[in-house]
Amino acid sequence: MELNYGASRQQPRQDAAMQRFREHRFGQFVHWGLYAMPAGYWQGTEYRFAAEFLQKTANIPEPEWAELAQQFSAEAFDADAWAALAARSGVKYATFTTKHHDGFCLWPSQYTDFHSGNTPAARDFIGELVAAYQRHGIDVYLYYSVLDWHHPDWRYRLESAEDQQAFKRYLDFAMNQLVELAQRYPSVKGFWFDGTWDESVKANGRWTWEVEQRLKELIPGLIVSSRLRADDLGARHRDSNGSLMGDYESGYERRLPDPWDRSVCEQDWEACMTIPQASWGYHAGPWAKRTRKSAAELIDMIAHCTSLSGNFLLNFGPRGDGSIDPEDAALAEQIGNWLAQNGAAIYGKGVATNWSYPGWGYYTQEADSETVYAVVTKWPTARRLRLQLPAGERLLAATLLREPALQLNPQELETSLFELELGNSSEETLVFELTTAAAEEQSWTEPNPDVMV
Ligand code: 1KN
Repeated sequence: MELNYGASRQQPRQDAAMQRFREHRFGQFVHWGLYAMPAGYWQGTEYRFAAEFLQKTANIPEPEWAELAQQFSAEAFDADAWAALAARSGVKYATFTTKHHDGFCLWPSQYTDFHSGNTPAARDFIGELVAAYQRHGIDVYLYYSVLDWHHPDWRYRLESAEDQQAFKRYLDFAMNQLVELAQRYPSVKGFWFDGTWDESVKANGRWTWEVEQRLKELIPGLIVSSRLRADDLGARHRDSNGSLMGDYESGYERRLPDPWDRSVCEQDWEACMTIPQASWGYHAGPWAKRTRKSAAELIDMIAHCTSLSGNFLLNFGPRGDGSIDPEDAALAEQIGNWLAQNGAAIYGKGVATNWSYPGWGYYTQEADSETVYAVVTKWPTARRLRLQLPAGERLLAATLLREPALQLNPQELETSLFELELGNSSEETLVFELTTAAAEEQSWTEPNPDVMV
């Protein structure tokens, strides 16, 4: 089908900027805004829902919500402290909310008064964060919500000529803000879009296409998430011909693809994840605390995404005063400590093409390399690790990544089938580096008449 505003290419981008994004594998998402101050509470009641949705969940009239800006002093905000922690956590890029659904802007926008310049803090938080993270060697991406609960011209549906005119003004406003962001912060590497699912946006596929073009004119090499896009007919993420729009699939939110589903490897993708069950903004209540994920669970997810050639964007919701919850900071350090020893299995790695999903964890590999990493996140209770190599390959060497001198003695059960004794080694996520080569003998495959093909 002929489309004017569909996908701009059929194959993944192979330019240097895209390769760089692809190699990062682990990024930090940051949700911070006025919602971090009430932190899930309103007039003494705990609302067990995403803290950044409190305005809606607690039915707070918009003008009352907007008054929160007058309390936003963020006296503990320290962009360098956030960036230093992010660097220690092992992330290679970070994505900051510039404006969430409530419409509050973390930079002094010339197109609205509802911004961080007009608060007791009177600061350009985005500017400070971009500079600090880049000083720490971390690439910066900007999140922008097209959905806007503050702007009078926002519409969910276009049911009248008045709606059409209002929403046209809204789209001009949002385009102006996006151009403003690209011009103020031209060193950013990409934009992450949200709040694009309503009928009003779907009826304006052309605008989403224009945003992508315009931002890419302003910042060469810019990377744009698929969530921005709708095509001529309102199809989202993928156009009406099934081709991915934007530069990578950004639809995996708080869920990951099945670890055996190799179809996702055909394009670039990123999954984003919360630390608690379901809040992106800081939620101070026991509801959010109870469901916190552990470092081991998050490391499993990093390896899971890498094993399917995707990126993992882990969200942090800093507190209303600008400080980071000590539990979140400790978690960041734990993940970073693991990556400092085992990052070789993650950064720049992707699907181990000819290896099948092992169940006890994940295999990762650098494209066309003879080295494969076995990331063991689910310890077999038998304390033996079966390594089923691709047919026709044998194992030349296996070492423990964090302690390469340790003697491992893998047993060859059959050509291409090996076993490693795990003994009483710790419950931590261990990574084995495997070196393989073509086998001289024919490899053995188990005949099984009952297997379904
Ligand atoms: C189920 O509906 C929603 C609507 C918005 C779920 C999540 C979101 C937003 N996307 C995440 C990346 C957060 O920004 C969250 O507020």
